[in-house]
Amino acid sequence: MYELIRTEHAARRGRFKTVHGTVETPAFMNVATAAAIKGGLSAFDLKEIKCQVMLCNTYHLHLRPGDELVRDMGGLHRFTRWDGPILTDSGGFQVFSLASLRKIREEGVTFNSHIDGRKIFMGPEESMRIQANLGSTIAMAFDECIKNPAEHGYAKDSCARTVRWLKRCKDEMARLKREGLAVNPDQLLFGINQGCCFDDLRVEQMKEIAELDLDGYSIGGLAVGEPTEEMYRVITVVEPHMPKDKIRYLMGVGTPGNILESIARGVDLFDCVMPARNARHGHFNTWGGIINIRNAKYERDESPIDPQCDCPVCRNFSRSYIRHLFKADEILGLRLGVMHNLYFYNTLLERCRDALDAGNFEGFREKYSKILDSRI
Ligand code: PRF
Ligand code: ZN
Repeated sequence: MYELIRTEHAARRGRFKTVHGTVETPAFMNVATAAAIKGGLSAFDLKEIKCQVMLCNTYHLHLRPGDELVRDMGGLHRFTRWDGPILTDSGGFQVFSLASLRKIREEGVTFNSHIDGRKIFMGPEESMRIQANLGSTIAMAFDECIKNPAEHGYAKDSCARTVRWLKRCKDEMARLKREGLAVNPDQLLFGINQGCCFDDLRVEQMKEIAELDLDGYSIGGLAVGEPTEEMYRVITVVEPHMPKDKIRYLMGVGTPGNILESIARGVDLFDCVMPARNARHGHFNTWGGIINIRNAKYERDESPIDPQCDCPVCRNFSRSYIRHLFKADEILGLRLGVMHNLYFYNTLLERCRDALDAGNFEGFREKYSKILDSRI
């Protein structure tokens, strides 16, 4: 499934084959939490902005419209009309970041919905059943994203439970497929590394889950408030223990600079709400740094958001026009902004792949790692 094409130090150029198409890696996954990209982009738009993978959330879709409805409508692919790969996050992270009155037990987590307060239980089996109904290409294991900072003792117990949950996820997915209950009978399962910022826990947990022969491995529990240098350190410590022949996914990361630094440390897949969220606030990524379109200096600026960008927005519209849309609260401004920023991220990853193919990723990273995160 994952083919390693070439490496440059720890950085990897690869290819991930799925029943919904091939993902060229390193790759960025475009976040569609509730089966829609915020800012009003559809499956058609995703094709225009070089999206390779769409990411949806188990937690949100279970609450609304309900995963059984999505199943009855033929699964997420048919529902959204996106025919490429879809990854569903397990609900683990969202339960811990969005829901209230959480109670964690061995069986799973009881919590109150952030929409209507209704009491819900989700454990590994529930998460797998929901993801089987959604019919995603890749299902994520149900995990606990430990808050940061945490005590070593708590993190150790939580990690051990996340491993037990992972084994239950694997068993339940096998059962759902065997009994013909999976909308996608070829659904893949990724395990998640946790362990807060404790090297010993991270490494031990990674070694345990590596033995389960899963379809991919992710690093969770990072970008949750720890210093960036800590995040890079944890990736560097865990990476040697990740299977070389499996795809690696760093969950919820990050800025363009974070992505370049993480690719250099051996990561293949990323997702983040940041480009779409920043765009909705008028903060646009460019190859020279981040601009704020509301700035008065763009009032009569005829140039595109980024003269170096060939996205559908930059090929047609001026900074002056988009600034006006933001000032006038026109929803078109959000849509155009999100299209540009996601295109930028997808192109950034494409250029990383080109640099890896040419054996010049180090030079590319050095040139852009800092500048792309700067505000201009
Ligand atoms: N676990 C899951 N999803 C996630 C995370 C995690 O730790 C993170 C942490 N950055 C983002 N999304 N299941
Ligand atoms: Zn553009």
